[in-house]
Amino acid sequence: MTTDFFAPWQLRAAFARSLSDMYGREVPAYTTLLEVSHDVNADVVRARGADAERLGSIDRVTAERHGAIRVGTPAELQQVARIFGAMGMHPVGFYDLRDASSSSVPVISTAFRPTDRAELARNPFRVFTSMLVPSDRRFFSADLQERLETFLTRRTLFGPELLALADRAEADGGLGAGDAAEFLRRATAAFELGREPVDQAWYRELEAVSAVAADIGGVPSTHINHLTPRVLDIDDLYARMEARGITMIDAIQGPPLWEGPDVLLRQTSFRALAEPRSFRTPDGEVVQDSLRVRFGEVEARGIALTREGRARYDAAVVEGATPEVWRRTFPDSEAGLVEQGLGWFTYEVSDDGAGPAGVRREPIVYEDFLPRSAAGIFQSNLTEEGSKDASQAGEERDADWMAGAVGRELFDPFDLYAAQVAASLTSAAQRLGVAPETLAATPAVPTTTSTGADA
Ligand code: OOG
Ligand code: NI
Repeated sequence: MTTDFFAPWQLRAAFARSLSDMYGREVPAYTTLLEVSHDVNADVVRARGADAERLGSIDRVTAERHGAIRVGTPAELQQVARIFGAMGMHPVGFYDLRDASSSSVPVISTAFRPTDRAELARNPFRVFTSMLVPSDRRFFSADLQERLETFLTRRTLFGPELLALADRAEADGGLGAGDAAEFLRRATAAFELGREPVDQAWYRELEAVSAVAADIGGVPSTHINHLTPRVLDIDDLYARMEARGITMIDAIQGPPLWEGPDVLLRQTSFRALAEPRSFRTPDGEVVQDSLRVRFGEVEARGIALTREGRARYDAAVVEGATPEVWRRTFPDSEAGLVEQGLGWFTYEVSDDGAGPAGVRREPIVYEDFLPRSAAGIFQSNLTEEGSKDASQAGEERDADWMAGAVGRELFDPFDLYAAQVAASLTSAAQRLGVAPETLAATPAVPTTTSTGADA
């Protein structure tokens, strides 16, 4: 490619590729996961044709990844926001994993991702970003909190050169080729697994509280702990991975396999592999051991749900994500989701017609995460439960607090989906010369793929 200026989306796409290359070199099972994902996707496209691409073109899906990182403090989170801001990724949503998991996961999270439709279509790379809550007494004593915060404020995760390039990219709307290469090199390196010896006593002390706390606050650097490709058939992928001898976690998180529309997100993972690490013992000796901190995950994405749809989902997963529960909870067609106001759809003017009959309804793909599934992913990778004193009061945290911590606007995912729908209605109405309400007031506009059920 002979680009001499890299726009934010080009930095984002190149960064996702660069991280993927690094992760593939360092975690060979990830490369297997990518190969199997490609095979599954190619088979689905062959079998289902255009229908396979209703929730994203095969080019988008093939390049699509999400990563997960974990930081310790608001100051670190603000730096992460500058690096992702350079790539057109903004904090979206608030997730509280402390209550979503039965084992000890003392973090709150957000996801950095593109927010507008054209940017998502160019490259939807997103990073689930978690931050420790050292002041939460259910996990940390006052003494441990203080030592943890001291450790965290003394370390540097991101060097000044990387942050300066990030700020410049954000201010100028991109970087020249030389700076872009330097930015990508430094940003990728910042998320490699650290090689410096781990302070054994400190790591083990934190690990007794929570393996996640040790992973974040027990070492002087951060790392990407998984990178997740998207597949079009996650059940098939699960079976093929097991057939290759890679043990997956027991279940696919999220909605069950059923005959109706796919909604939200289904995810599964393989367990973190033991990787050699050196430790410094209390006597100052450096010894070889191993840590299990990086794992593999894969996901299938479905239709984004409205608040009403999401409330139904949340109730259904409590009951149990089985096909029976799903049949009682959700309509078995996209038209049903529209009629009951449960899913988000855009309205596109099809090339061959005018008037409402020429409007096509398209589902919006879910771009975000699910706290229960995220907790399940965290949990499946912990060998020890850790300790959590439920008799202590938890520290209050919410989306507003998170916005303050990150120091930027924190977008609400529902607002973003609603804005996409509104924009599609406005532009469709304009092309047809009608008022947007006339389209919005007709929720069951015929689509190209569904049948009589719509009318
Ligand atoms: C994040 C786990 C959550 C997802 O896809 O739901 C997650 C972590 O392990 O840091 O990545
Ligand atoms: Ni993940």
